[in-house]
Amino acid sequence: PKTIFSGIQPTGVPHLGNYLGALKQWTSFQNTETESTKLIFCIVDLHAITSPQKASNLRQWKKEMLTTLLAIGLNPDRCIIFEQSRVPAHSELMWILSCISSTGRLSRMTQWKSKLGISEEHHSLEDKSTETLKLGLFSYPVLQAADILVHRATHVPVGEDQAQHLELTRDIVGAFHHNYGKVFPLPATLLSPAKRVMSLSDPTQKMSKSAPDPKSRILLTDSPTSVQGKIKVALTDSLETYGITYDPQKRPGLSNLIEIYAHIQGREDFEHVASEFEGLTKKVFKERVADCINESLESIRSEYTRITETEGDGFLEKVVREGSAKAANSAEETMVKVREALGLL
Ligand code: AQP
Repeated sequence: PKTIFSGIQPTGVPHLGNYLGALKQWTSFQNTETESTKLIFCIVDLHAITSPQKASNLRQWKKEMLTTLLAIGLNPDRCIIFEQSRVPAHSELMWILSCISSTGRLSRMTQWKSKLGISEEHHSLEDKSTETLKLGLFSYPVLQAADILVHRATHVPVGEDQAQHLELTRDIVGAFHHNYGKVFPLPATLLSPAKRVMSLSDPTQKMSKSAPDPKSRILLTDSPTSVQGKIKVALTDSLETYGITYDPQKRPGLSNLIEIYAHIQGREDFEHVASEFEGLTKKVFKERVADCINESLESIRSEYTRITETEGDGFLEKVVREGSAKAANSAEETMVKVREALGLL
């Protein structure tokens, strides 16, 4: 059976990168997949604590994330929507997979390096700069593998930043099968067309929830005025080139805006999109981009407000409790096979 699994960290309200790179696809599966395809979406709170969070913030962000998932149109009757920490099988499988995952392979992952602010070529764990590296941040790709495998997912939609973790997951499946016999399907990566939406203030970095500059990202709950303001000051270039052209190498900021505009409309013909703005100034072009973003966010924003103002915490708790119970059943089916394979049962 086909099972689509994906997760998102409750580290703030999702931004346009999360939406175009992941969440938009999640909702579209509800229309494109047949009823027999299982859809499982997880708020990965155990991943969020790989950087220490204030308890009150984490609680608030989890609530905001669930509200956002409902506001973008995920239907809890069609998908399993749940919180990772409510299904302990994720952590149990992580331990088991940790015992067959090599630190050498993990040290070549790039995410912990970017969080520590060290270069991607940096391989050694013995260097001073890695002395403060926490075990959880280092090994979280193994938890991610467990998230996917505990539901025996066959397809995992993610942005490009997560692709190398999916490769690691497939390697871990290989190691598990070699040691204990076949239990898991080999999960395929589903890259969204919007693989990497870039930061508005530094187009060499991806748009990110935890980047310090709030102007670097558009939140799904930003007001129309805030979207206009952020796009207006988005870093483009000082090239005197007249007009709007698509050139990610020479004009990364401008090209990012062109891509955003195109992806919102489900298009990938970036040069063609740019040519439609021929003769416009950057100022007018940016206004058009802001309008397009605002139009696409309008229904999400109003649904978010409706849920917050009329449904309340009891409703959210019920959704997540029911989702987590379904997820626990799905995970337990796998864990019985895993424990048997290892001789734990
Ligand atoms: N800039 C992006 N462009 C396209 N896709 C993106 N994703 C994240 N940023 C972009 C995709 O969104 C999904 C959920 O990501 P996540 O919140 O679990 O973790 P992340 O990749 O670490 O996202 P952030 O926003 O950068 O969060 P922080 O700052 O907390 O680490 C994933 O499928 C991801 O690929």
